[in-house]
Amino acid sequence: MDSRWLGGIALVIILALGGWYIFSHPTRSAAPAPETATSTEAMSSTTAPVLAPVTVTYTDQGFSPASVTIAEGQTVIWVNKSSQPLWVASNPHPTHTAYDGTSRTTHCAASYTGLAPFDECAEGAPGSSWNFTFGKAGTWGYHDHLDHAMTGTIIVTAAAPAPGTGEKGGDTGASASTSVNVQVQ
Ligand SMILES: [Cu+2]
Repeated sequence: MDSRWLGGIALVIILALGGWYIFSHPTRSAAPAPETATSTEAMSSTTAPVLAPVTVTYTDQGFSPASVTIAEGQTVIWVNKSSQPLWVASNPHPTHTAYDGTSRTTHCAASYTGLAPFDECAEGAPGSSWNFTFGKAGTWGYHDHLDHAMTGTIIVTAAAPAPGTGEKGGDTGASASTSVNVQVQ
C-alpha cells in the first residue's frame, strides 16, 4: 500500500517535471525570436541619431573651432565664454534665411510653429549656452547676430545608409519605415 502510494507520487512528479520541460522549452525558444527582431530594428533606428554633441566655444576672439564637421542629426552646443552676449544665427545677416528659407522676423516670432530655426532668436548672456540639432546636410555659415563680423561654419554630412539593408540609399528610408509599419500593425 505505502509503496504503491510512493510509486504513484513519484510518477506524478516525473510527469509534472516532464510536462513542465516540454512546455517551457519551446516557449523559451519561440519567444526570443520576435524580441530579437524588435530590438534589432529599434537599435538601427535609434543608433544613427545618438551622436555626441559637438561644442563650439565663443570668446572675445570669436568662434572656436570656427569650422566644425558633423553628421546629419548631430547637435552643436555653443558656449558663450566671451564678455558679451551672444546670438547665434544662420547666415546671411540680418535675415538669417540660409538654413531653412525663413527670415528672422518670421522664425523668431512667438507665433512661429515651424521647425526650430537655426537662430538663437535671443541674446545669450556670458556663461550661457545654446544648442541646435542639424537635420539637413550642407554647409551652413552662421554668425553672432550682435557682432556679425564673428562667423563660423557647420558642415553637415549626409547620414550613412543603415548597415545591412543591402538596398540602394534611396530605398533605405522606405524599407525602414515599411518594417516599422508592419510592426505597428
Ligand atoms: Cu544676424
